[in-house]
Amino acid sequence: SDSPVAGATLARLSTRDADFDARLEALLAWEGVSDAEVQHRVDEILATVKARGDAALVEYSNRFDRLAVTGMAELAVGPERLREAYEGLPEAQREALSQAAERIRAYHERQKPESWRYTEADGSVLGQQITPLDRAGIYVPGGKAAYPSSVLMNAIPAHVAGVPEIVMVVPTPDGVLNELVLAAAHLAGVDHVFTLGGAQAVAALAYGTETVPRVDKIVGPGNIYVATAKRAVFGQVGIDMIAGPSEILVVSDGGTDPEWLAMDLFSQAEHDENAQALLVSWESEHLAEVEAAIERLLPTLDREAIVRESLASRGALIACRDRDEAVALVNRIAPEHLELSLAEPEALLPAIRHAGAIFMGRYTAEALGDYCAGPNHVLPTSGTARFSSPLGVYDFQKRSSIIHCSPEGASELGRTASVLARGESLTAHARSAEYRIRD
Ligand code: HSO
Ligand code: ZN
Repeated sequence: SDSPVAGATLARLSTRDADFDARLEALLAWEGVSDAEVQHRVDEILATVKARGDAALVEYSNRFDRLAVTGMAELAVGPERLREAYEGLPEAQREALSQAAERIRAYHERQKPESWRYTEADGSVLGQQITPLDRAGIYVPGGKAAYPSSVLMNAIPAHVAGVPEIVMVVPTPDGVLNELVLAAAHLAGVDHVFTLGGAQAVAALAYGTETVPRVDKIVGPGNIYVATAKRAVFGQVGIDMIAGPSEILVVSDGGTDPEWLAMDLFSQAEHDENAQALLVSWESEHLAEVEAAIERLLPTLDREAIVRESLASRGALIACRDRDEAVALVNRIAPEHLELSLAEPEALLPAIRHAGAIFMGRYTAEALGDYCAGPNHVLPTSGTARFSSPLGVYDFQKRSSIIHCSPEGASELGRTASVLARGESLTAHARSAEYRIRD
């Protein structure tokens, strides 16, 4: 691949370089999940759970999560247990989690769309009615990637949307429950928790079993098995996006402390080796200062090895000519997270067309958005911000069209419909409309 200079911590690119486009494309390239072997195993698991229900879930959980359970009762976590987890947290964690949940709820309340209708002169009424899903399923990964903040971000919008039943699944490798995850489920209004993971958990949610209720939509991140299973059940149930690795793009005017910026880049790079951290600036001396800050701070990181790998394989400091060029780059990259680390971010904002979440000014660290600012942290990755949006209340609702014709309206529309129906040779349509025509 177009790797940075051997031994360099991360690539230095300039829009002035002849090979800039090729190098940028190589950095951005990310192949989504698809693997024939995984696909095959997932198909088998889906079919088995569909055919054998709870018995299959028990077997798979014992096998994959190294459990020794005999029935689904042992894989269900009741509401009292969730409350206990919440109440058992150290006070600082309990307060931080509650505060985050409240802010996320307040933000998402603003998203609630209104049903609407209008009346025509002849008395006919047209409109749109918003209704929540009956049941939503939330997948929470186990082990190291189990983020309580993601439980809040996935479940709260469903709750605010008015979904009456929220089912969460979370694997418990070796039987270990994550107390913060359970506490977050309590705060977010989750109704049932099952300690299931992998493709079998997705199957349970999609098809339902004797114990696990079938849901209408499955959201939440997961490993390649989970992503493959979600793709496979899509159509029977709704799914959210299939998330790629986390990304951040910082645009800096040179006025922000280089150490702050270095740490902002690290904050996303530490998620995993494939995460992408990019910084763009038209101030070349500033770029050198950020690079020095990166070198200085790297050895202080707990997750230094992951961050180094992420920076070396997919990170870059990019020099551009001016603000306009920076904006063009942003729109081309369509980043998941965009930090406008500028004196006047509002001036640039109207030109930004593609970004999942936009963090304005020197003080708005992206990490604040990950936890507690209020907006959702489930965002479009890998350039999909070109056509998709953050997870929100909208994702847990649907719209029904409303048509209520008055006798006059039916007569009027009947004439138009009749002509069009006869043009399509669908004469029962035409006659159905014509019955209601009055002369
Ligand atoms: N930055 C991640 C979300 C997250 N960060 C969870 C910390 N915890 C989404 O891109
Ligand atoms: Zn994060």
